[in-house]
Amino acid sequence: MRILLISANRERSPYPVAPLGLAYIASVLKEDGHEVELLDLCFEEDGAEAALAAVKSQQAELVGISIRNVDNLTYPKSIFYYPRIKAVVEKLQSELPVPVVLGGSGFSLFPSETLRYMNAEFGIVGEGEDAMRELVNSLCDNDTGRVSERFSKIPNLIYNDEGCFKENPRTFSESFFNVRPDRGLISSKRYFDEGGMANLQTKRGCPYTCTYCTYPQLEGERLRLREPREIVDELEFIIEEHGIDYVFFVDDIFNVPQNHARGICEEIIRRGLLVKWSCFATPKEMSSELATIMKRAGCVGVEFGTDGGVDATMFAMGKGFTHDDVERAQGFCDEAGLEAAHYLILGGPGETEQTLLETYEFMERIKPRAVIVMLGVRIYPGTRLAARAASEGIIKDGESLLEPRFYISKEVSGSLIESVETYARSRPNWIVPGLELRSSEELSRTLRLMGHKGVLWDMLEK
Ligand code: B12
Ligand code: SF4
Repeated sequence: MRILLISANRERSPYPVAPLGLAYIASVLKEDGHEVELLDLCFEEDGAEAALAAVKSQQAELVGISIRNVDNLTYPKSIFYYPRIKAVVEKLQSELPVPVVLGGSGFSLFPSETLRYMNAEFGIVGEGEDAMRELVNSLCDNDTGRVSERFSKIPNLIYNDEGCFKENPRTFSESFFNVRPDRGLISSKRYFDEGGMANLQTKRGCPYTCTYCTYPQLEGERLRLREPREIVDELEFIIEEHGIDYVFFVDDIFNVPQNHARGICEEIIRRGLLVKWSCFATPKEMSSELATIMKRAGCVGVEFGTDGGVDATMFAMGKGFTHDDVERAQGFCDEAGLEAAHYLILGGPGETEQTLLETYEFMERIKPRAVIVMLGVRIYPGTRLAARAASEGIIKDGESLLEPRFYISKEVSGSLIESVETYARSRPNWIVPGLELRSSEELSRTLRLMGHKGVLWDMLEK
């Protein structure tokens, strides 16, 4: 079958992110002998026209669209991406009778709402490798049987069965271990020039239960770990074949379990690879030994999902660690000479003006290289935060959360922005995307043009 895969993501902030998920999908489809092309709308002027032209020139029989982002999670400067993506789907549907299958993390958070919004036929929720393979095989069969019989066994599939959406049970499979994403279809060089990094996944899953977070929904709660040797083979391939020497490990959390992270670092060191990298980490699982070996293996900056600086608010967000753990983790990084940034989500459950002040003081005391602040907490369906927001009257029970809604504690709802803005302006290492403080797209582009690679926050003054 001739299949066109389209990456609908046009977001370039904090930097353009290569469509790694589609590269995984392309790889399995090619392995099955299908003719696969990839259109990346990130660098196209007119997404809808580009998509139409690509379908026509390939004479595609199926279009797979990856929807990575629903919105930018950024309050108060929220951007909802769906209207732009819908324009692409509509253009295809109005001109050509080609079936469309949606997938990607954004899609997977709101499967039936997205299918309805985009008016598409199929969607694959969560991991796409096995499901897309089975869907394509089933479409190739030319089977004219009843829709429910043809599609009801395909894992993770959601489809329209006589006017109502049916969602099949979800699986988190081990088969991705054997798939190497097809990076030949991605403009890696362009992403490297404009974003400064390639992306690589060392595991799937997150075992924690933070109240607002969707990562375990997307990747499962059980950790599925790739072999360090195989990961570093892929890393070596990225360096040698694509000339890229800076990588972001896109795992939910890189340092869980610690011995897996250590194994990857040891393998990088053993092969003498000259590579720089960055990752997300939890303060709870940072140790002196791990910080040291990460630094030796080329880690230039670690991003902690710290969220707060006061135990009460961290507890209310379901973080399984305390401010002491955070302070200890920062100390290990300092000793190892490893730069660290802490993400804070301010305004969540239990936030008061007092907890804000204590959080500012805490960050001042531990002095990380950067503090990246999100205002309010994006509410997602099915999370404990959504239940709490409903019980507090912040959202209505069953209300659609597709267009971004944020939890902001009533105690600070009138003062949060001013408080954070006043404080962050006085601190050279605070980045607040919602207030465009040290985080504009223009600033990043200028720094990239000057040749700066990587996360960029590592250039801030403390
Ligand atoms: C790593 C990461 C980042 C890193 C990326 C670093 C890099 N160089 O790649 C950084 C920190 C830069 C980042 C930034 C942002 N991120 Co982010 N990020 C992630 C994270 C943790 C992993 C993404 C990833 O690479 N996964 C690995 C690949 C292989 O998986 P995948 O793309 O999902 O693909 C699989 C499936 O989705 C599916 N699939 C994908 N496409 C398709 C298409 C078809 C047709 C099919 C069938 C299947 C399919 O199959 C694939 C293989 O199984 C996810 C959370 C998560 N666990 O998914 C959030 C996530 C994707 N990010 C999110 C967001 C919002 C953002 C930002 C907008 C936030 C911000 N304000 O900074 C920016 C946008 C950046 C951009 N330019 O697009 C949201 C998106 C959903 C939403 N709420 O809108 C997520 C889901 C987190 C969340 N809140 O729930 N992010
Ligand atoms: S915030 Fe981090 S640790 Fe918590 S559930 Fe999400 S990915 Fe896991």
